[in-house]
Amino acid sequence: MTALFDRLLSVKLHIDAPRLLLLLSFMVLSQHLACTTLPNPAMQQEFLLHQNWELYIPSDSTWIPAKVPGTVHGDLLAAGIIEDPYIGDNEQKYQWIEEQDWTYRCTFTVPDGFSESTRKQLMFEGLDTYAEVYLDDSLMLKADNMYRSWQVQLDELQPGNTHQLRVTFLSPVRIGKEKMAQLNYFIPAQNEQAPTDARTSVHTRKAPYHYGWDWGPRLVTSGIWQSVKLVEWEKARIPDVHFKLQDLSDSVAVYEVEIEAEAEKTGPSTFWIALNGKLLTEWKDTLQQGVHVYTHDLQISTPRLWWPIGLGEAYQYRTTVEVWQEGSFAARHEGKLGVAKIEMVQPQDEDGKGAGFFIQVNGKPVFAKGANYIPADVLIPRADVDQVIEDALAAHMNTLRVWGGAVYEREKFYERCAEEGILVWQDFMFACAMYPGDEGFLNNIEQEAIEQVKRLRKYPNLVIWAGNNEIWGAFQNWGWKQKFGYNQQQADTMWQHYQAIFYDLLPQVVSTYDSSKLYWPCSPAAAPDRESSPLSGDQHFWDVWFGEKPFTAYEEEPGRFISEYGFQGYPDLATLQAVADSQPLHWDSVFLRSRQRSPMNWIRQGFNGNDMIQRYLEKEFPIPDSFPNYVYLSQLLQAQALEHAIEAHRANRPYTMGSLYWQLDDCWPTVSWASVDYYGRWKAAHYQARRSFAPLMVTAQEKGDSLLIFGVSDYLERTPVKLELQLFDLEENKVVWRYVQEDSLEGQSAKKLVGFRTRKLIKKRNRTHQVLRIILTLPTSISAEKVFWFVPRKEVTLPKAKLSYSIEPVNGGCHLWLSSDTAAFSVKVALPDEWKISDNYVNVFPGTPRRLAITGPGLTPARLRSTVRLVHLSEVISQEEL
Ligand code: BMA
Repeated sequence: MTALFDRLLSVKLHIDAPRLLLLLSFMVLSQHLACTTLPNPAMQQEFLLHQNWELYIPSDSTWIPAKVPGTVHGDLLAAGIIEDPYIGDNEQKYQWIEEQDWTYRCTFTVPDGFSESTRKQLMFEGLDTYAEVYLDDSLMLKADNMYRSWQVQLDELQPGNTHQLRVTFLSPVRIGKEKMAQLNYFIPAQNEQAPTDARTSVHTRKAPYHYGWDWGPRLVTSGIWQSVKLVEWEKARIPDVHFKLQDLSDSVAVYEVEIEAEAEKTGPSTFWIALNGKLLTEWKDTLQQGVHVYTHDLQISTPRLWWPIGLGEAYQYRTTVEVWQEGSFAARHEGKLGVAKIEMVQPQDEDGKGAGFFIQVNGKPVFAKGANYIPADVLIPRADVDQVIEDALAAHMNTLRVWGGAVYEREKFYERCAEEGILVWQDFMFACAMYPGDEGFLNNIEQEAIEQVKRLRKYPNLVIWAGNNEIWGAFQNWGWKQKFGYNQQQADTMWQHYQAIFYDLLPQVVSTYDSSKLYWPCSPAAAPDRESSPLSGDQHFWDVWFGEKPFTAYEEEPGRFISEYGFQGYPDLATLQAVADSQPLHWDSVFLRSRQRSPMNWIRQGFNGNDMIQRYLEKEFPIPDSFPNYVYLSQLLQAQALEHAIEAHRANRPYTMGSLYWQLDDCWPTVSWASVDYYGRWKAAHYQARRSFAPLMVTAQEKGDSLLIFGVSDYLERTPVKLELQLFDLEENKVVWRYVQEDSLEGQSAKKLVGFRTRKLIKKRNRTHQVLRIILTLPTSISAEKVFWFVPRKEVTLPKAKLSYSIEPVNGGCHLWLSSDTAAFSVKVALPDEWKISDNYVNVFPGTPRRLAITGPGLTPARLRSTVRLVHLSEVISQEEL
């Protein structure tokens, strides 16, 4: 009731007695309703239709229990009709599923709490994809876009009555083929796993990666992938409220509020807006029959701001908007408001050659640290969004890119990111393909874009709308025109369609519905119509990996905002064993070749990601025969790539202001660029991302004949730092040279701390048996540490380290103390999945035991002792020598 009294106190000064009484009675009524009968106190009820669903199995004319939200594949799996499509070669066995139509049904009773006279609507938040919806055998709706929600007006439904709902999903591949047949050319769809003349994904507004991608299987599923509900309201409802920021200072946030309301009748009305339960403003207007938008100015004095991680609190107000018509309550809308001014700033460089490209929040530049996000499952409803976000948070990420080949994520993704202070780069769902441009297609995506922009603009953390992933560059440079033999007219047509979507339709939608955000037609690009470059805009840097350059290429000319770069690594051995279905595991084995989905036929027919890992691996490590060791080394290699990239990007601040690697997570158990595998197991790369993205970071780069040491701080204030360099000789097993420098780092900055002639620091012949240990420490004793190798590790004669450990029970877990007689590198502490460890793949030097904190359910010193396994580099490499 506190909020109620707050509201009364705040309105009493300007309200007359009869209105006060009226208001009081309504408030008491709505409080009463809230506590007793109505789930939603705003005289609007929702009834989720998630129970009693069944899926029809045509082959044996039966119905099986089904899950909503869910997918056909998920239901077939649960019923035992198919085996897990992620195991062995099962994916291939289940391609027939995409060819079939699938029907769901459910019987439901309109709840007694609903009223006879209200407006009622059946709402589907997401249907995947070509769906026909029948109520008691009458066709109510035809849907054709996974990214749109669908409503059917059903005012005639009466409480207590029982109905049957039926949803038939038509094969998306068959419909796609029908659409395809209407064109006299095939539209290129680079990553679809089907023959060129059977690539239908571009014709259907459905997650492109369902059709296969270079890290994912082809499982073209169908289903009711988001909530279905019955909604009722009386008099009016407020489907949308848009707080449009006009001005922001310490003393005031000025908004224009747009309230979209649907009313049964026209009549004099009062609108209210409350923040955190306190009435902020009220005004009179005439609520008109039908759907209309009402605007009003709003000021919040001394606003509490929303900030991304590292800059402050991710604070959000609770908002309530109400409308009362002719003295009675009509509708309410509840939401959240993060007061933040989000900009993508592009200041021209002084030399006029390029322009910066960075996120600015409330006037403060933000270095974007993060990754590209994909749904953590092909069967999206079962993906664990929270787990992925927690992994991002654990690695100090402040930005995620929702990449354009998947889906506009569900509310919970954006909500959680907003709560945690994670910024979101949002692509529209178009990737690596051209698209049709007929009127029907354009209308469909226009509705999709309007809906998605209106849905997502409320989040304070949304920074940019990008039209598509990589299409501009692909059409210009990937040789599609020659490869598919397009004549000039076909090429021109495709380009016109590109322009219609990405230069006309989408920017128009963004400027109408979310005008404060930057619309960026294609990621990457130097400018809306200019190919990506390191001088301006965002960059997908693939010279390492696809371009086969060494990791030091990341350091050569980092661009302004690197929205993609990455390197593949094998997932945890346990992950591969779980899905190999007893098939042999070897990097070149039949199973692992089929699991690898990134072909690079331009290098050699049949060459794929496994070959690329092998190619890089050969340069850095002796190639082990044992597959567990291979997995371990491939993970170190991937970690090394991210270490070089992230640290080079951060050290180049403020020229470079964004570093989002490809890719955070996996949608099935596979070999990919992900730093966390499908089962949530962290690869070495994720631990490395955590170190390289840490607020305090130290790094080294060899440039010409110099070794440069950089310090980076994301802290807000200037801080003293102590830099310590130790040249450790592996043969002598001791520090042979030490250097200490007291210094300081400005808040949110990078700085070259010191440089040495490498030749003076280390003699040529010592390169193979000396490493540089670099430690940067704050007065609080927080420190950043890394090891710099002067040569590839295969050239180093590693001492055979003898590792030992001790366990110290502490409040909430255990400390594991690692010690070694000689330097031990990349020590992997293997633990049960349910436990977490503060760092991993760490280096341990003699005389300085390394403390790692372990937490998790059921953790005791005894269990830890009996389960922990240590693996380290010299052991892995020397085993191969035996
Ligand atoms: C990027 C992405 C994806 C792709 C990845 C790896 O460019 O945009 O399309 O999966 O590279 O190739």
